[in-house]
Amino acid sequence: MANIFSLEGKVALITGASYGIGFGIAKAMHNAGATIVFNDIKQEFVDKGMAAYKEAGIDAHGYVCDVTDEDAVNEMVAKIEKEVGVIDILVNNAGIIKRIPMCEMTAADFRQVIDIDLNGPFIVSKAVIPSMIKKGHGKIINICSMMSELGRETVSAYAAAKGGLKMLTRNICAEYGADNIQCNGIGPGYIATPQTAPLRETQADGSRHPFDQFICSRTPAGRWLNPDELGGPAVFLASDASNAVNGHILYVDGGILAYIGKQP
Ligand code: NAP
Ligand code: GCO
Repeated sequence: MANIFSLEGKVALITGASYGIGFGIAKAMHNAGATIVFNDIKQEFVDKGMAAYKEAGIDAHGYVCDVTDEDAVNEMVAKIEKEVGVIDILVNNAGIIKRIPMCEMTAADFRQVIDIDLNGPFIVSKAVIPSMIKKGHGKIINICSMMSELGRETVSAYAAAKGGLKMLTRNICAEYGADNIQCNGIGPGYIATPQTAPLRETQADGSRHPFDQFICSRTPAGRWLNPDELGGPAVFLASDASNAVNGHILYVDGGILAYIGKQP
C-alpha cells in the first residue's frame, strides 16, 4: 500500500519559515520527502534560515519576498517554478501580531496586521493556484490561530485577520475544490516561538509571566506547545491522506478550546 502520508516529489513553499512555526513545519515536510522552499522579508533572515536548514540537514531554497507585495510574490513564484518546480504545497505561515488595546491602536497598525496576516495569504494563494490547477492537484494550509475562534484584550487586528483567514480557507475550498485543491487551516494553540516570547518573559522579581501561568492553566497539558508539534498535522494536511479533508481548521492547541481552565 502506497504511503499516503508521503510528500516524496512534492515542492512545498512555507512562507516566513526562517524560524518558528514555519521552520518546525518545514522540517516535518522534509522528513516526509518534500523539497523545502521558504521566504522571508530580509536577505539577512533568509541567510540565517538557510544556515539553520543546512544544520538540520535540509537543502532548502530561500527567497527574499514580502508576502504583501503582489508583484514580488508573483516574481518569486515564477522563479521557484523555474528553479525548483511547480509548488504542490503552500503553507501560508508568515504573520505578525501587535498587542495594543484597540482604542490605542492606530489604523495604520491595524492595517499592517491585516495586510500581512490576511492579504498576504490571499496574494500568495492567488499566485500558486493557477499552476496547481494545471497540475491537477494542490494543497494549501493556512496558519490560523486560537484567535480564529476567540478574542482577547489587545489583539483586535490579529483576531480580525485570523478570523478572516479561517473564512478565506473555507472560500478557497469552495472555489477550487473541484480542481482537486484542498485548502485547510491549522489553528495552533500557544507555541513557544519569538512571537510569543514577550508573553513568557521572567518577571523582574524572578516570577513567571502572568500570561505564561494563565496559558498553562488553560491548556490541559499544562504547558506551552513547541513548533515541532505542528509538523505531523501539517504533513497530514499536505499529503494524500487528507484528500477528502477540505475547508477544515485543525486546532493543534493541546485541548485549549475544549477546556474551561484549571480551577485556581
Ligand atoms: P514568528 O516567530 O514571529 O515568525 C514569523 C515569521 O514570519 C518570521 O520569519 C517573519 O520574518 C515572517 N514574516 C513576517 N512578516 C512577513 C512578510 N510581510 N513577508 C514574509 N515573511 C514575513 O511567528 P511564529 O510564532 O512562528 O508564527 C508563525 C505563524 O503562526 C504566524 O502566522 C502566527 O500568527 C501563527 N501562530 C502563532 C502562534 C504562536 O503561539 N506562536 C499560535 C497560533 C498561530 P521576519 O523575521 O523577517 O520578520
Ligand atoms: C497572543 C498570542 C496568540 C498566539 C496564537 C494563539 O498574544 O494571544 O500571540 O495570539 O500567537 O495566535 O493561537
